[in-house]
Amino acid sequence: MFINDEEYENRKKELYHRAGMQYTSGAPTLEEKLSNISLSNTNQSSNTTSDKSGISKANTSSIIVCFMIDPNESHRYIEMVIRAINSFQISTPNIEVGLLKGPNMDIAKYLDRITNPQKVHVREIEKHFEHWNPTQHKMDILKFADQFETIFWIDSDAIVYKNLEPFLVDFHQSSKQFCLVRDRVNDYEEFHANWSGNKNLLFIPQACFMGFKARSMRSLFALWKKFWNEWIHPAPFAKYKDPYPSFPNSAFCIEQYALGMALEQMEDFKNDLQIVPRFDVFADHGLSLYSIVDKLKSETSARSLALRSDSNGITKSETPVMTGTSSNPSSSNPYFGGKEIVLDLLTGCVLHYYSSNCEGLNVFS
Ligand SMILES: [Mn+2]
Repeated sequence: MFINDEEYENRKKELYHRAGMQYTSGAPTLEEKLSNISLSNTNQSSNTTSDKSGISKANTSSIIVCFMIDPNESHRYIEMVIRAINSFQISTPNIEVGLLKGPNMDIAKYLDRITNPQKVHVREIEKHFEHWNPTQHKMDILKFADQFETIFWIDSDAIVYKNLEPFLVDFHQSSKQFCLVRDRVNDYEEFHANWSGNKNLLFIPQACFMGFKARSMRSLFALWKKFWNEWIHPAPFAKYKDPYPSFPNSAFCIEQYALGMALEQMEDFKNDLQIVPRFDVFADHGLSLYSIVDKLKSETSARSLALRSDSNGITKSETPVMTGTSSNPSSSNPYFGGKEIVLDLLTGCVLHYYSSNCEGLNVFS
């Protein structure tokens, strides 16, 4: 079912090459090293039920994992949000959920569809910038900082399929202040050449899965907003030039560039940073999302998570409701062109599939 090591190396080399990224054959990336450690930890923890895990209620009740439901988004997007929340609550039942909603939005009909609405805490989003996309509302997770000590964000184009509680509690109990995924752009020469910040401190996070300690959030988020504002006014890249011009959606990533700059301003941020292990999952155009999730659930070895492109039958058992049109596969992935889609497996529990991949993957609700 799975590709061997050599094929995996070749596949990865090819993808990195297409992305204009240096790839040293054989050498594990930082993410791979971390993934292996994390996967074994996760497996250990998932063998015990959360009630017997020795984690006290006092600890878990200080942690919240946030999502956003935006009434201006399409029906499809709303379905994605609900699925993301439910996947989290089913896999990680003990942790509180934060839900950011639009002002004057009647949330009741959405809460009705959520697995455990008793654990959902609702706050309203606010407008931080005129003429900017809803990613700006990720900053509103700060609204949970008065009630919770540890605050996480998960994108709606993600599925949590394995109990995240051990990972969340680990970070909560550690002295670390920031829990972030390292973005792929950190490895791109083009990006480094164009980046105008402090190159020695460069750490651009991927904003799909983020965790913060409440006590560091206020100062970090103030800086984040300040830099974000500078990046987009009077126009995107007017003040700071585009660090990744060959990537058409670079402006959409300004949230990440601004957060990277804000982190660099935080004293000793590298010691306060916990990097979320990320592993690349290669999937075929046309595979169903749930077939990939099923595979991930049954696999324990990080290496074998690379899905085979000529997979025989792994999509057969699924009935996709939202079928990919396969009209434009090459643009379906934000990082790699071509027929293959690269998804992010985060700390062995979260599959971030990118909403832009919905057409390429059979994503169904
Ligand atoms: Mn995303």
